Amino acid sequence: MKKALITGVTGQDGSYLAEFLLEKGYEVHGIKRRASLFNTERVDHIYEDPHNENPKFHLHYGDLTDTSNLTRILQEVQPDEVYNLGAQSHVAVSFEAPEYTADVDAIGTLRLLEAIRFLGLEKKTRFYQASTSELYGLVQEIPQKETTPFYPRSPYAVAKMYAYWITVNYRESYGMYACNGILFNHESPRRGETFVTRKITRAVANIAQGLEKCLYLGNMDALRDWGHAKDYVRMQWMMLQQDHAEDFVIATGKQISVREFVRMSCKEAGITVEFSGEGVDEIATVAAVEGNNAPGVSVGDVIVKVDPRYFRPAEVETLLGDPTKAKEKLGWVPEITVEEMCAEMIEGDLQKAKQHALLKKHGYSVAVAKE
Ligand code: NDP
Ligand code: GDR
Repeated sequence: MKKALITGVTGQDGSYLAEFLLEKGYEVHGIKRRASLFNTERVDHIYEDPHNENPKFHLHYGDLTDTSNLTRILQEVQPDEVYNLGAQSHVAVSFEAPEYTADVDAIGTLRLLEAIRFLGLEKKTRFYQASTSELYGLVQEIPQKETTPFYPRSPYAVAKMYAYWITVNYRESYGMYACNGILFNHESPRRGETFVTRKITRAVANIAQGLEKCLYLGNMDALRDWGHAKDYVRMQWMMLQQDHAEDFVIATGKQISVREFVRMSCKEAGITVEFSGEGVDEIATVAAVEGNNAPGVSVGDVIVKVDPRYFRPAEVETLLGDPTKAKEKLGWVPEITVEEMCAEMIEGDLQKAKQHALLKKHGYSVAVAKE
């Protein structure tokens, strides 16, 4: 039975990857951080009571900033595969906490690689690094592929650039099977609530149910190549099953704007919107058309506004990936479209919003967490 160790197991990708590997018959170990509240919601459904006989899913307390802790876990688990998904993964937050982001995202990767080497596991343990399309930042070529030059535009992306190269360096220096998946944005109903797609689907669902009035966004012109996390974790595993370690771009090859994602989400929630105004004055209004059937809104309601607080000191305006290498060498193709993904996200968030609306109707107070 193969053993995998996942950092960031409590995150969006970590949870889908853990499910995927358990289905493949792996023994899965994940690193979770100590928090003052439960932080395992995304993996609670696969949690196994440690008192069970032969549990296949194990959680270890740990942190990418803690070398001795990582070394001890690696020594204990002796994994065949390490998936380094743990990160301070929010681009805007990385401008607020650049040093912490560098410690976790850049040096955290080095700590893991060095621990694998220190323990003499470099010929046994295969290593996957969660690299990112943010490396392309100010794009030098459209679409972006494995050979496109990098131009990172945030402390997050600069930290991830170190992680990218140290992974390549350990492969070349020590013959480790270590590779980078350069993944473009991927989302799901498990996406963190402060990333733009989930912020939109969650707010639109709340607005549709009358729980919230208006969604405030930053740059609605930003263009992204959005895929589904389930498709992308399959590829993370495939990358570790080859004869030789190589780096791959993972993307859909299609892009849409944040504005278009708003329109799509509203439509899924039964609201047709019209955009007007420009720049910071842009708004989205509920249109007077047939088929608007969300109980929480009326024609003419302004449900989206721009708040410059969400602009970034340096923005990545456009990203579009070319996944040809992954298709040709690994036979990987994304199976879920952005429309299907958006529908799934809205469905999940509407279900929660309806529960909240029902509680509210019966006099219970409902606090909707916001950024
Ligand atoms: P999430 O933000 O959902 O998950 C990040 C995970 O990292 C969480 O489990 C989090 O723990 C953990 N983590 C944060 N800080 C530390 C730390 N100091 N030590 C150990 N673990 C830590 O990210 P995603 O699942 O979306 O992304 C997975 C990886 O892929 C990340 O590295 C991200 O940068 C990268 N990536 C993501 C893309 C995307 O579009 N989703 C695209 C390209 C790359 P906790 O739950 O406690 O916060
Ligand atoms: P990104 O994702 O920065 O691409 O990083 P995010 O969803 O945060 O932003 C995408 C684009 O939307 C614009 N935007 C807003 N973003 C947020 N979060 N909130 C807003 O209100 C808002 N309004 C507009 C942003 O400016 C940006 O252009 C994600 C993360 O998962 C990274 O870890 C990963 O490496 C990259 O995707 C690929």
